[in-house]
Amino acid sequence: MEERITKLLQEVQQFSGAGREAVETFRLKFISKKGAIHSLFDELKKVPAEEKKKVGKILNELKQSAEAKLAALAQALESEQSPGSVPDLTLPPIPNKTGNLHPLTLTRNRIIEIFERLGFNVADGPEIEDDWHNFTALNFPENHPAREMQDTFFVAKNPDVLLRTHTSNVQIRMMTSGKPPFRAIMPGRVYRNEAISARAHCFFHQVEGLYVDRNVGFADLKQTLYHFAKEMFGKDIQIRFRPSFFPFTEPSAEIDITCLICKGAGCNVCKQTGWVEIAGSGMVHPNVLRNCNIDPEEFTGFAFGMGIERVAMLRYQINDLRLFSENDIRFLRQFHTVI
Ligand code: 2NM
Repeated sequence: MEERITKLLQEVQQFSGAGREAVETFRLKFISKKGAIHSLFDELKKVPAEEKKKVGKILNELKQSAEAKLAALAQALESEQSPGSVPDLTLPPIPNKTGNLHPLTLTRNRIIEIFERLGFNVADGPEIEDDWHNFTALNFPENHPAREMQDTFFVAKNPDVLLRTHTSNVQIRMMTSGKPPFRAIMPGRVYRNEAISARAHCFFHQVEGLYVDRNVGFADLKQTLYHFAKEMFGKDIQIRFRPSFFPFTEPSAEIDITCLICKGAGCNVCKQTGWVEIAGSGMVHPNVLRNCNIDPEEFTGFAFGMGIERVAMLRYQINDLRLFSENDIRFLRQFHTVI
């Protein structure tokens, strides 16, 4: 009997085979009620008492060995079938969980895309600026309220070093350092000394634009911004130009579009008017051109400015400006695009 047990143990150890059938064959042959090990246990009853202990021990070892082998075979079968361990290279890839672009970046990129197709370059400049580039060159009078402490952040108590309140400083730098024609947009961060609320923040983002050449007129301004608004907000919206005032443009106009929330019927966002303001604009004031050594008799230009937050709020129906700078992951994740 001992010999048979040893032989079976060898068979168990040498058993090889994969797949459901092989596992079942193994189970039937060794482990099942009708299997070899079970019948050996029956035989053990007849073994003389003095040998029983020894034979019983090796038979138990055989049983444990066979059970361990069955478990290993079953495990191999399972992992063979479970996805992941043996990769199926024909499956489509699982999208990477990378981060995503901020809604303001997405909106800025879209604005840039639209103007680039109209031949505008993208220009950049400093956020810490002097009084001349931020105010004086832009035709702000000496006593203009925007120059006051409560509206502008000054750096180190120096009235000539401040955080720019608009990106127009870049237009001034461009016009003073080159020759017309200029056709560029200036996206960037700007700062104003305001109490933070759902509608105001101490910093926000702007895109301003400038087009200076011979014979640039108000019709060019109108058509450019008309095209922009339709590209940005859809062909169904309406646009209106409303007379306004800025020190750096004359004439000046504010640009409204029909409210995207209520489609013009009147709601909280548009304060029941059916219209929302999206940009300011105008023909560059002759004084601004002269301040930059450009002859206003020879060259004319238009300029405009818009808040990126405002455009993003309309685009994504966001109702609180603070969401853009709080870095709440639940907010930011909503702008995820699977690439
Ligand atoms: C606005 C609205 C209207 C503007 C004007 C100029 C410059 F430098 F050419 F004079 N830059 N940006 C401008 C005009 C900005 O933002 C609401």
